[in-house]
Amino acid sequence: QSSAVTGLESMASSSNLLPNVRPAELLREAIYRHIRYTLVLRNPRLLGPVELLTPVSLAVRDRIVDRMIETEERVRSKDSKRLYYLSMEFLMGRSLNDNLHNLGITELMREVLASIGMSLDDVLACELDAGLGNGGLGRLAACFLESLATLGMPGYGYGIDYEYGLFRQEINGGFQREKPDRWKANGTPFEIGRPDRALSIPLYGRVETSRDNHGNLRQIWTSQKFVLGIPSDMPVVGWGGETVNFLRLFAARASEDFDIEIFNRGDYIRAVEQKIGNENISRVLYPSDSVMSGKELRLVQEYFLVACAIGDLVRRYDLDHKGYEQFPSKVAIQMNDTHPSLAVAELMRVFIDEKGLEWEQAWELTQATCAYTNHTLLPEALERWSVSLMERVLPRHMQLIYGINHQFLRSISEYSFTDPDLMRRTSIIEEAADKQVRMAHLAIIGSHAVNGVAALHSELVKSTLVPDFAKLWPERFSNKTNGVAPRPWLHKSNPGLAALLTETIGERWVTDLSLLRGLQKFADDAAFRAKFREVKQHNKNRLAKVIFDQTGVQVYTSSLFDVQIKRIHEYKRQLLNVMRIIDQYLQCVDHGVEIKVPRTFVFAGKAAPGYWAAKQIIKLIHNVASVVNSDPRMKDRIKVAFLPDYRVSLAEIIIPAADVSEQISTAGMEASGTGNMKLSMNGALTVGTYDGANIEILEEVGEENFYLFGLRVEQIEEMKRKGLYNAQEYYAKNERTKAVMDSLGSDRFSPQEPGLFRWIVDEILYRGDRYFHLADLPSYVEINESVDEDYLDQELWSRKAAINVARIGKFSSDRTILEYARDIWHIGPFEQPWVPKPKPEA
Ligand code: GPQ
Repeated sequence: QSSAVTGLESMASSSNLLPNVRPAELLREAIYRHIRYTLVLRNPRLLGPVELLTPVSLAVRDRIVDRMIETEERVRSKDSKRLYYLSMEFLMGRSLNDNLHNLGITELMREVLASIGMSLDDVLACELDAGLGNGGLGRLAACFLESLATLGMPGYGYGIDYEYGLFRQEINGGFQREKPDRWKANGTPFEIGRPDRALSIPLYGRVETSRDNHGNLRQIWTSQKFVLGIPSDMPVVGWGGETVNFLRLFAARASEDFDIEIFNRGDYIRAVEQKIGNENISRVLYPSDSVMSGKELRLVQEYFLVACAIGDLVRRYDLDHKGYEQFPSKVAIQMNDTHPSLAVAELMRVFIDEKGLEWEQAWELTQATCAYTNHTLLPEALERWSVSLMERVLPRHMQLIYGINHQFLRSISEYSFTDPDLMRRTSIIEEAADKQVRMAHLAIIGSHAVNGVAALHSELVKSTLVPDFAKLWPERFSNKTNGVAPRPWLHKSNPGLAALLTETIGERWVTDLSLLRGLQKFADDAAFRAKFREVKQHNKNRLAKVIFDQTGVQVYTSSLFDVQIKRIHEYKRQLLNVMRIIDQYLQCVDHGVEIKVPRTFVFAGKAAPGYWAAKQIIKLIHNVASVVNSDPRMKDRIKVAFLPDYRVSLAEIIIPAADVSEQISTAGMEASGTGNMKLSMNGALTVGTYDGANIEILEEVGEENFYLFGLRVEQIEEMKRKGLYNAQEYYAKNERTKAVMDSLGSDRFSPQEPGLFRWIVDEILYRGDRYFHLADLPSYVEINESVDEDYLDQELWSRKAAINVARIGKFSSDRTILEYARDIWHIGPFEQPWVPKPKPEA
């Protein structure tokens, strides 16, 4: 491994005290030093894996810190433009393994720990995931940070240092139970506290008008309450360790003067209670994915993030620059969905109220700095905050938003003659009984660039979500198809496949995934395919053990592993998957149809605690599993397993073991998907609808290497528009569909719990089947017959799987980041020799 060599050499030289000492000895010394002087423990050999996690991490961190300081010096001396990625979510997973891996010192550390009788894997397993996100949006942010560092770009994450990340999922009698995620319990050695850089964040209060020295009217935000934002930095190590950026996370701490009045009144206990209340701001991540919560505390969290981030980045800008003319050529802000869209108003506030700029200049700078990524079209996810709530929590921002809206509406007034309704549709303020602020409108008006996350999605943003804005400013809209980072999701998590790829085409694919094309010809090589299958089998054996340990379900490692792993959502249609399993079961036990290909169905995913239907679907999966797994007539040909507590570190075990990837959302509803990319990259074949990035994966891998089924968006749109869809017709005309629905209504899968799944029959047959399950079920069943047929021919199957890997290069987040850098952020140029040039825009 060439990177391991670089890692070793530079590690030895970065500690130039002992030039002739072996790196392993240096590393062991460092660990021992932390055991003694940081943890103050006597005998290293008595420590278990949990106790070793901190000193091992700190020894690695010391090396990273040197690189982090060097990186900062490099960026600062060149006065490079920096990108700040603002996100309420970062799903970082485990740090130690990632950091060792990108430094290229995993094997060295394994050797060092072995020499003191410890297994590296045992230590790694003790680290709790940093699950500071819900799903795809949060993990995308983490992959982006990894790519930015690997590409040597000055890009930084800003987020919230939640005390509790996404809840831990336990399963009890088939039902999801939520437990607090105490992710900091074993320590967070990779969080570098920066209490000296704390910021004071204002909230509440009121706005007064007064005159400044020049006699001009100024708005003054006064009588606020204050909360402190305390930053901690998580280093983000690029491949090879050359660049180390950071994710800066802010924790809320009470400020002495949070509520000066209570203190002044001498009401000490109430004052302390207030302080505690304040610190709740960063207590917990809101667990709903693609749904807006609408709670005041969430609004406060969103502002807390934005105010901390902007306070911090403006302070950094001020260190090296006079005036603000250059601001947009030194700073890019990317808003990850509308969650941080208050950045637009906050930047205006800072420029006008704190820096004394005039409105026009402040606006020009703000717009040139900010950009917005949309991640969903689902109406329930589009953020709207009531004006009355905003006026109370952020009175000055509400005033600025009115100002922005006024200026915008004036600018489009000329079009009102021909389209009198345009202003109402595009206004930031939705005029309703309870007036609402439309955050997407604020984000679009306040940005110079707006993008969707896959080609189809970006088109739908323009054609259906905000057609008026797309017509007003066509040049502002673009597509940036998502990607995933190949280091964590392939090289690290699938070492067997990584080694085979490197042995076959060399190691450069790791930083230029398009080079995987070189595998194409080996797909026709039987010896290569045999090795490819051997790797997959090894990964399946490993997953089978995890399934048994976690669920008690015994699966055949020779069966086809069919996985659907993602948040539980009606639009993602786990229910469709279950219906198909039920169909196979009924065909087998009621009609004696032989199951030719044994399958293991693996599910994992969390349901939002308040999402009743999603939680019922988890229960249904468990009930179907217990009936199907134990029916002797099935002769063990189908096994269903639900793995609890889906998270990054579990995904790393499931994905390399998958044969089939289920990507079966209702067309038009999944903005992109990123699990689809990870699975295909690891040699799974996709069974998928024509939706999100599935479409682009299909284009890359070829339709003969992809199992496409179901209605297209245009068909669904038309059926909706004309009221043509009637689930009852599909029920009546298809025997097998009818049998599946009847089994759900008849308690066949809930003998002890009568009526448990009747809601599904109601929802689908009598409430319109919003997600078109019955329309797609027959084609889904049919495509799965092709899957079975192909799988029986293992040579054919592994050829298709290998071609998936060979043609998946487009979906590296390195490619995505290069496109953002070129088209939106204008950061670079970059000196790393491995950086592939972005392709010209189509
Ligand atoms: N996504 Cl709006 C989330 O994970 N959470 C959200 O709140 C929203 C979107 C996902 C989206 O559903 C996927 O299709 C995307 O692949 C992913 O964002 C990243 O863009």
